[in-house]
Amino acid sequence: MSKKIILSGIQATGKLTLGNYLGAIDNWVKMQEEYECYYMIANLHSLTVRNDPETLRNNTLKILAIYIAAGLDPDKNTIFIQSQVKEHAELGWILDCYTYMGELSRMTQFKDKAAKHADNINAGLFTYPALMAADILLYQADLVPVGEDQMQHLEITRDIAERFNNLYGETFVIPEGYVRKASKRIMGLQDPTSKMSKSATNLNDVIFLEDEPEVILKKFKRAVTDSENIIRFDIENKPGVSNLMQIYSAITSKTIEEIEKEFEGSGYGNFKTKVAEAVIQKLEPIQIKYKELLNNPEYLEKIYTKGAENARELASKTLNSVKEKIGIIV
Ligand code: ATP
Ligand code: LTN
Repeated sequence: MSKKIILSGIQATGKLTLGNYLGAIDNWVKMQEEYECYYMIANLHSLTVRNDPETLRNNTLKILAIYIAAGLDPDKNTIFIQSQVKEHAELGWILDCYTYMGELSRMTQFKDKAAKHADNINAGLFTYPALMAADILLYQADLVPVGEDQMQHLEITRDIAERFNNLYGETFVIPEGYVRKASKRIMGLQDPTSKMSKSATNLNDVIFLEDEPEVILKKFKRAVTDSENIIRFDIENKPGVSNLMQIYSAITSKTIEEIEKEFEGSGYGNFKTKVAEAVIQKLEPIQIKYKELLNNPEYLEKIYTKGAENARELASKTLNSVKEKIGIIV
């Protein structure tokens, strides 16, 4: 039996965070043996906000380096840059024409980003989910591992695929979203009621994967908690402590009950240090490998060139079948 197909990606906007690692990349690493995996760097999606060109180029390579440093094996997975497989832009346009304004305007990511970038609410920001649907449907992906915030985009992808299949007959596999419970939504350290995000303005809110150990320790020590001084999971009343427990659980694979036991009678100071140490220990080998890879641009180029070639094989097959069905001369 052939393996099930996975596709996922991360935008090339900004530095990657612990949220991206635990919510996405770390899960991908765990899936690479069992599935046929396609992992991309979504640099076309990055254009929906303004970027400095040099920074965008560098970020694209940095994300590629993180993917590999975190344990994605380029021999086992197809790792590629979205823009290098032109089928994405092409199917993206086609799917724009099968996606309704009404459904796009319900997307919370659009509403959030439009509020954040009120001076640049561009058409790409609005049609973003149709391009994401193209990313997924081109590879006939069965499963899409993402953080919880992306599930709404998965739902619209399924709706677009079903709509197309109903009109033209079976064309796309209907993908399922996959969210790992332990790390579905890592919250900010300063504001534990909102998601830890690459584009945060308060740097103490976010652990960046590139942060030095002493910076990581300092950020955890400053993390917002509460005055109860008991390590107990209660998202409603203790969002800060619960978030730290969730991070510790995702890193160590210990259950919340085990963590409550481990820190029974312990104060927040000791707990925060332990969480920081676990994160530092996990990130250290990744950071070392990451620096090595960034010093080897020829190797990175080899990986993404081969990745794009591989990806194109399946992507062009799907795109051609779509074009034939809708009457576009191939
Ligand atoms: P931005 O805040 O700029 O929108 P982001 O940090 O959310 O960026 P994305 O590129 O949108 O990053 O997300 C990449 C992947 O990481 C997605 O699967 C997303 O669900 C996941 N992810 C991002 N932040 C978190 C988080 N705090 N907790 C869990 N998963 C996350
Ligand atoms: N929108 C995603 C990034 C992304 C993606 C994809 C994720 C672009 N294309 C395809 C999964 C599958 C985000 O995390 N902001």
